[in-house]
Amino acid sequence: MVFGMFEKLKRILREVVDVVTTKQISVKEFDEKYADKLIIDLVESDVALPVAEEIVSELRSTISNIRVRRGIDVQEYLRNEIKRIIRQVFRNVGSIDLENELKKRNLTIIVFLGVNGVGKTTTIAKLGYRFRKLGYRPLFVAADTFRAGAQEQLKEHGKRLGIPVFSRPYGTDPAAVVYDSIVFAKQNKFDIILVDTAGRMHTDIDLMDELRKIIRVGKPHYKILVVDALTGNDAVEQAKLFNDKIGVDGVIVTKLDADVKGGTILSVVHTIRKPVLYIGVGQKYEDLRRFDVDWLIDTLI
Ligand SMILES: Nc1nc2c(ncn2[C@@H]2O[C@H](COP(=O)(O)OP(=O)(O)OP(=O)(O)O)[C@@H](O)[C@H]2O)c(=O)[nH]1
Ligand SMILES: [Mg+2]
Repeated sequence: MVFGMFEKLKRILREVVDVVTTKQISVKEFDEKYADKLIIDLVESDVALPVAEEIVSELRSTISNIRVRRGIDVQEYLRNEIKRIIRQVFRNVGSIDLENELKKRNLTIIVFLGVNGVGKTTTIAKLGYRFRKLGYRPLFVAADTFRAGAQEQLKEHGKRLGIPVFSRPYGTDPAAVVYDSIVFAKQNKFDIILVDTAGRMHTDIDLMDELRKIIRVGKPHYKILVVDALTGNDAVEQAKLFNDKIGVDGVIVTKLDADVKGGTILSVVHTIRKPVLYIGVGQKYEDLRRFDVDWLIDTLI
């Protein structure tokens, strides 16, 4: 992992703790000198504006509490409060333990959504690797039948991992590919279907219409949105769009290994209120981790 993951957000939070601890600032001083700058700094670290405002407003009441509570370890108190504030973003978003869910049925169908380049195909390969290690039999499905090379990329991963790839000639209706793949998976006793979809449309068919058709026909158990941590606000906009147009059950955030800012996960979760299931932390098959709020909080503070 690259040194400096989330460095920007970490530094901002560290500075807040330092200022409040050493200067013992009042709420008035905080409002006048720090609050606005803090919001801007947070937004520049990919923390969405409503989340940044919430953090600053909570911090404000924390500072006013410090004055009342004499004899406490201010630094310790502040750090715990910041942890609590961040944890709050994840309250009531639910969770999906995919690895446990797989046990519940013979065949689990998962469709991966996301714009081009976010890391859908790579993430599917990583998950296939992971599930197979757990003893399952995954099948990859190439449902991007438009972009030249899309199927080959998935097949290359399949070959390396020894995981079969279901595909049909380019130009085939992706929903038909998914339908046929389910029949095939049932006949051949696969446990999991991982469907790779297009991130961009090369014809005048609307991508969202096509994805909706895939969902209608494939009736997946999970619709997982993949977003790229490095894209910050774009990731938030994509999350909103896909969740509104198609419905998202959970999110995978990729490229965190290269993310020096750190706010994307907070912003996406706060915006669509859906859980992050996994995070991508590199380009190797092992570089996928289950997302854990405590890990994020401990990394940030
Ligand atoms: N550093 C890093 N790179 C990643 C990660 N996940 C994916 N990538 C890289 O991101 C690039 C794009 O990944 P793809 O999996 O091809 O993206 P995609 O969403 O399938 O793209 P389209 O098929 O064009 O829609 C590749 O170079 C991947 O190696 C990650 O967690 N960390
Ligand atoms: Mg792809």
